[in-house]
Amino acid sequence: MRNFNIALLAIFVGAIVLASHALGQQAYNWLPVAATTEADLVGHLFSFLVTLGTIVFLGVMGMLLYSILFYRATKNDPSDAPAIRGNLKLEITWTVIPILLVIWIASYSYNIYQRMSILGSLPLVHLHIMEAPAYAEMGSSDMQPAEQIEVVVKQWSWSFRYPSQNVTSTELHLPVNQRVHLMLQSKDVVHGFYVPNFRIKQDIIPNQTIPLRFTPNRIGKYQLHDSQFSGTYFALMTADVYVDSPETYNQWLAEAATRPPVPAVNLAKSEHSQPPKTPLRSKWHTVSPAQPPVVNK
Ligand SMILES: [Cu+2]
Repeated sequence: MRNFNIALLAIFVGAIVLASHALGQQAYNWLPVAATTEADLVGHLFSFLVTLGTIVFLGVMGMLLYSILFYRATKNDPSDAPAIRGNLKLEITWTVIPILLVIWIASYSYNIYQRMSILGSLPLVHLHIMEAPAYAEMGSSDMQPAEQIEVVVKQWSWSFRYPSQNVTSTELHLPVNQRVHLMLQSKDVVHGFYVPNFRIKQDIIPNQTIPLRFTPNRIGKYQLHDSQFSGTYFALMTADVYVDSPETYNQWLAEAATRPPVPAVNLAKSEHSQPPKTPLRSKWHTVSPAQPPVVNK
């Protein structure tokens, strides 16, 4: 009987581990398509947490189900269960296991964060041989000093300046498989730089220039959002982000440089110029948008 129980427990644990691993692999598809090497790292961490969480969830649910099925009181038995207290072995087990899990999660997260090294102020970690295939594709081009792109945010617009070409745009174009270097600046309140596909989110604090570095690795069009509520037209603060092949990127820059600078079309500005025509007019629209950025494109 004892051997039978141990075999049953082994099967149960095996099934849980398999199911949790399967769900952890599924978790890669739950987030928007990953478009940076950093996003791949975050994907591994997310999958790892889903796997561990599923093991804990199924383990606890399995124990509950087992108790309900096999240790249920009979219908006419109103008596209490035996009062068991003080089991040193059990107490050590349920203290040590969570501690080990938390240490595992903490060190894994720290390791991922180190490998991301997205902030210029953090010591750059030496990239050893990575499991992620994205790193294998990063050739010597990654070693070139990336162009610094100035990101200026205000109520309620984004603009991106490429100093080498003296180009300013409402679109953010980035070359694929090169480490890009953004300098984030806010002209008024706290905003946040957030591209879900990049898995990177950075607060932008007024009177500070905040460096942000990452490596886009998937050509495509993505959406930049403001992750901090910044006033009335905050919801309109999106911008298109293009990850281009090097050729397309240079072509875009060269073409944009030929265009004369004009004030950008700005949704906040146009919304503000036509306040709601409802009879109940509140003063909600009194904060005026800042002047739209002057851009080449
Ligand atoms: Cu904002």
